[in-house]
Amino acid sequence: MTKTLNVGMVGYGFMARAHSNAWSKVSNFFDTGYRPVLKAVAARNTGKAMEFADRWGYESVESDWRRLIERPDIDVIDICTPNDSHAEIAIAAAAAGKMITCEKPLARTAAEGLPMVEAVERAGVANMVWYNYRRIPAVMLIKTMIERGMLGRVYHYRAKFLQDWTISPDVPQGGPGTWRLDVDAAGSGVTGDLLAHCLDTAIWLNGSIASLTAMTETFVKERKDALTGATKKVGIDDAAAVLTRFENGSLGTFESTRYARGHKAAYTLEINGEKGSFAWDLHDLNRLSWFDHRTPGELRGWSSILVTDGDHPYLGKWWVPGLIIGYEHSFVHQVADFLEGLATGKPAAPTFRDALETAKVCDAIIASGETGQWVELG
Ligand code: 4PW
Repeated sequence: MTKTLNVGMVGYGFMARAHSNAWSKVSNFFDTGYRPVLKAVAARNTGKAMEFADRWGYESVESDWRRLIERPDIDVIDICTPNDSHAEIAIAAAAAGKMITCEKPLARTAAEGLPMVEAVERAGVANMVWYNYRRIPAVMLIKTMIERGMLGRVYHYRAKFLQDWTISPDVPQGGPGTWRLDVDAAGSGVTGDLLAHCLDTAIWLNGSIASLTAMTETFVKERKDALTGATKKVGIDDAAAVLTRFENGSLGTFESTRYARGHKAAYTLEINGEKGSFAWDLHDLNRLSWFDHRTPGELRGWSSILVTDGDHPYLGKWWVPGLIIGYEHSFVHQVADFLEGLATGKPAAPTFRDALETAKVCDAIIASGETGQWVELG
């Protein structure tokens, strides 16, 4: 029999929309044994919370997330607030025995994330961090093929996540929409916001990172505070370029910036192995490029695979073969895996503990960007 799962959403921004869409669509397409119900949304700005509840179909509104956590009718708390509140909300929710899904990154730093991991593990509650790009079928297909040995020994992993929305010094920091530029709210800049996605995918596909060195830069040194209007020093990294050594002996190169004019969300990755290479681009997310070195010489070359067939990851649940899906589907897949994890008892990754590893790598990037030194990760 299908069980209901009552969702308590904290926040009403861009990510709360992506998550709410996923919670509300998942049981139309995936049979997991659970049917999420959009039960309540909590936000200090109750006007905004009410508008959000009306649009997405939440049954009720709370002006304080603490009230949401106290409610016996809420099963899962979904944290979609700026990074500086993830830890407090997650730790309280775990203590109250709620399941928790938390928007990435786990927290501002690994030190802040560790008590979150301990809290969910102590409470024994289901937990997951929304690193959604893993759930794009073409990216999931890379994972399956690596597990089947298609690459052999891996030599290189490279990824980029490029944007250009903060080039103007007139973009403020802090406040709705621009908290990602405020180090107190975000913890870091592109490293925690964009590179964290690349790192999560990389660690999942290619294993742990053993050591790294990074170059970081803050191009605009001062910005207005969106709430007070006062000019404040900028504390985030605007750009980061990172060299890594993976534990499997391969080399990684990662780049992220919000100053690549013309790029809005250019996430690309490539992985080169002994037997072949995979390449993927978010802007053509249904396509996977594959080079198979074992093909006879005259026919050898890059092939472009449309990952839209019924036997491709997740796609049998959507339309008919050949029809494409988009960004929002990655969140639906993430919820489907979370619900399946509840049903099978096998937790959906990345758990808080998995995401702590990414947080440690992010901390190492920031530290190396300041010192110029290589950092060993243990
Ligand atoms: O998590 C990321 C956001 O903070 C997203 O995946 C892309 O970059 C879109 O917005 C930002």
